[in-house]
Amino acid sequence: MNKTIIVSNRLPLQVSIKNNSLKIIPSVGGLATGMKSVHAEGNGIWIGWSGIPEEELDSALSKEVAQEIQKEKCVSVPLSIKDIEEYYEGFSNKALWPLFHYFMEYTEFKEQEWEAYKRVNQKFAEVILENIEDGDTVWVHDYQLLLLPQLIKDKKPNTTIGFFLHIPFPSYEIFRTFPWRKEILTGMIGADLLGFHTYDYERHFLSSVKRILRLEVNFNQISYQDRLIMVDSFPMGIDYDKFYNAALEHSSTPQENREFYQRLQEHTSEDKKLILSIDRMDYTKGIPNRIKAFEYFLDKFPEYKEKARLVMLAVPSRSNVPQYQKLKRETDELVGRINGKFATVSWTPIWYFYRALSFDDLIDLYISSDVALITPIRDGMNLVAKEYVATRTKSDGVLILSEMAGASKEMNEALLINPNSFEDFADNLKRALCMPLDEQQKRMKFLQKRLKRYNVEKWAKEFLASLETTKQLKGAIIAK
Ligand code: ADQ
Repeated sequence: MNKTIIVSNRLPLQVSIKNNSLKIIPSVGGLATGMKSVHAEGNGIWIGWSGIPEEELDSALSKEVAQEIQKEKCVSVPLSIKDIEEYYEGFSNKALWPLFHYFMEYTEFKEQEWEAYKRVNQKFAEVILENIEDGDTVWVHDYQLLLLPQLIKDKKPNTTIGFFLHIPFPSYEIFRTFPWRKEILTGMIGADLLGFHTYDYERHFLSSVKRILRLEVNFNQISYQDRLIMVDSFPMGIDYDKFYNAALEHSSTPQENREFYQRLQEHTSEDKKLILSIDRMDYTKGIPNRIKAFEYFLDKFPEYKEKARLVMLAVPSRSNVPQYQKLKRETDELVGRINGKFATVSWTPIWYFYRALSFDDLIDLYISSDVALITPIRDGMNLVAKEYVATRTKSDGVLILSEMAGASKEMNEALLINPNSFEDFADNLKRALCMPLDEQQKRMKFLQKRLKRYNVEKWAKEFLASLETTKQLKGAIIAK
């Protein structure tokens, strides 16, 4: 029986080892949820890194990890500390991530890290080749594995390969600055179907293929050697029902032992508003910008002092990379300065949490907030914006969303802003805080209807259905 092999940098598992004993728990992230049904089908498997470097595993433990992982239908790609430093923290997060998000000034092009990127993509290819059979479908995810589609295609030309990019694909003018631009594009077009979150990313990619590789591009098809490669957009959704049902349960059951929820409730009332922002601590998310814009708002509309509070949750991320350490310092300082500037004995303008919250606390935050302020400088999609909408069981609340997030393309009923304009920011925040309930509900209901229909499962199924069509097309071409 043919199977689908899902491939991503990290496996959908959290593996931890304490006192030589092993613990494995499934991850609950968007991708893991979306792929759950695909992964569960038939004898499908997931290939990726376990999160534990090879050096931390002696041979007995290594065997045990492999066995436990196998029970979850996963196969791990062994990576060393050097691999992680050079391929993940290095090339992926210091070259590809900033460049693809238009942060040219953060981009480092290092030959040694490029070599590591090629080496690790090859390691992934080897594990795939050990596990693949004729007729299998491979679905590769994200920017850490851009070379992988071609590496598989070279060895197994008849395999159907899909690739999905979770971050933006930058415009040609940005992408052309990349020293290994040809190699990256050639790696990607080893796939038979390439998926992006938005039509713009798709267009940027096709433009680079046409101008850098000089290949023929017809609408959304690339002709390469004797192959036809399809390119399309598939905006990723969320597990809508999971968020909606959790929110319903949280708002309808007594909350005596939920301290976090109670504390939040003490600070919301008719004339006290909670404004929420949630992100990974990443410079693409526009966190310092948002804090400064909030200061601008309080200066422009002083009537909101003591009335509006920004609850800002930042999840630690990539803290070994210097730019992320700098961002953390800058954020801490800004929060301190602004709280110092405005705070009164009964009010602090910004509540700042720097940690990951449990799912229950996350839901409590979503349901307690009057406004969600999602203002990245650049973001492939942004699932937090969608999660906030899914938790508004009474269809109240207002979403303020950056035009630079992929999600803005399908969330027109949000208040869309340019995150670089403090004026736009302040005026729309005031508008959100004053918005009549019927307008809030009208906008929210449109958003909810769309997100419920196009959820993450639908996203995965549509991608795979398109891949299946591509396979048939390929069959027809070969038959000719
Ligand atoms: P990310 O940059 O990680 O993903 P995002 O889409 O916002 O960004 O997803 C973050 C996820 O983490 C959300 O599901 C959220 O619930 C969760 N999360 C955030 N804060 C949390 C906290 N404090 N505690 C627990 N969980 C928290 C990349 C791209 C995005 C793209 C996704 C999916 O950068 O643009 O939307 O992949 O393709």
